[in-house]
Amino acid sequence: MAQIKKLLIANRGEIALRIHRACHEMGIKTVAVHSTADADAMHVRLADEAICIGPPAATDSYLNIPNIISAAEISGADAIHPGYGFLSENAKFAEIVELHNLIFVGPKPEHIRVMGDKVEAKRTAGALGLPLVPGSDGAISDVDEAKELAGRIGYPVIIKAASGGGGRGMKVCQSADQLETLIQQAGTEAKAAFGDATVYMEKYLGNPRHIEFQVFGDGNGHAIHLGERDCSLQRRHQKVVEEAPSPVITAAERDRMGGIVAKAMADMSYRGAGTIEFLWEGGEFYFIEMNTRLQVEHPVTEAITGLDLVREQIRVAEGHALTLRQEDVVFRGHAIECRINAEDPRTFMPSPGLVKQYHAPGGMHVRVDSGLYAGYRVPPYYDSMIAKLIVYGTTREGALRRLRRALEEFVIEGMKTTIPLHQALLDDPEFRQGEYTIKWLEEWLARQD
Ligand code: MV4
Repeated sequence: MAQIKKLLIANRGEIALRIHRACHEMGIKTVAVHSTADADAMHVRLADEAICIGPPAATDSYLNIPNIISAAEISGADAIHPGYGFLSENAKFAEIVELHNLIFVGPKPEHIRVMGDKVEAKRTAGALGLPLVPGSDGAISDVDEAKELAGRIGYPVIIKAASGGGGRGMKVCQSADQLETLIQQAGTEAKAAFGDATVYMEKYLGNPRHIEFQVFGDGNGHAIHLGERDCSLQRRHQKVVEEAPSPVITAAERDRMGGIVAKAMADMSYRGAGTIEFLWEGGEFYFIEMNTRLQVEHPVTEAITGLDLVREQIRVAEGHALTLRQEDVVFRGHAIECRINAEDPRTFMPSPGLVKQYHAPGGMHVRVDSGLYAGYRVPPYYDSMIAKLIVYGTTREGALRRLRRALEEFVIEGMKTTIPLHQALLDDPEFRQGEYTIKWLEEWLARQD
């Protein structure tokens, strides 16, 4: 059993703060790393130590493995938490961290690698008993075979890049005469974007929900699930609102599917936090991908379970067993998260700049995860998410009312933000009823002008 005394946070923004807070509550010192553009960032101010690791461009700083490892060695850190994005799902990085006798707060490198290859991930998930979208058994190697298969599963089908994920490099194919062209196009684009032309095929689901299960493993054959999140409200593969539980999943369904995913994770001796993504249509779950990291939307799960997911990650990384057994996990109430971006709420054009006034909402069951403060300048080089507002209520209706109140209180002056978008969404009867799929938000946005 290792005891982490000092942890390097290889990230920025609100997630760097989130990790810092868990560390300080556990008596762990923190080391922030930052680009020259982030010298005044809140995560740098709060950390016990801070080390500049390069110029603004992420490739030269937050993705610069030698500089991050050097920062860990210079500061005497004994662990690295990668947060989300950046190096969080880079198996090579996880391996390098461990080769330097540092604790990687994350999954085993081999599991990151397997799940990073979507074909391997599907094969693994299938072998572990997760329900899959019907499709090719592995990569497409032959167009005639693909045609034969598409004919059997029925059009439309979707061609995806094995190294893709997050929606990049997908082609929907409506009929046999398009298939050859689309397979070739998808392969060429995948090669250009990811350096890997491997593609695979699935039945295209026309109007599903995106429902994901939070899982946790101790790396020694014990694993639990922490229920699902509904992340269907998204625009161009960027999630906008997430909630837990999903408005359409019954307690019996949660227990059944949760049992399946937890057993799968136990069987592979998965370590740390993970998210198993499903498409949900016609009352059925279909595995699509697994994310081997902490996710942006983890606070909604924390709100309904009362667990601190970063604390659990750190404990498991230290070699402890999970704090809870499945039967101790209780789901209570409803939580909703709004991602607030420095963007025009209609055009979604980025709008970084100086924060002239800042007032975060508060009160009962309101959480704001953000590195903003008055006088801070939001740099233009990174993701435009500047705050997450998470509210909890005993019921979904109560959470919606609290969300409206909290959004009213939120003051961010000096730049455009997506707060007005969230306020408008909250007034929509379909959203209030929880009647939405992955297509709903883009159609709703098209209706607004
Ligand atoms: C699909 C699909 C329909 N059918 N697969 C997009 C992101 C990537 N993780 C998987 N994605 C999709 N895969 C089949 N067989 C539709 C999508 C999809 C989507 C999925 C989740 C959330 C938002 C989405 C938006 C557009 C398309």
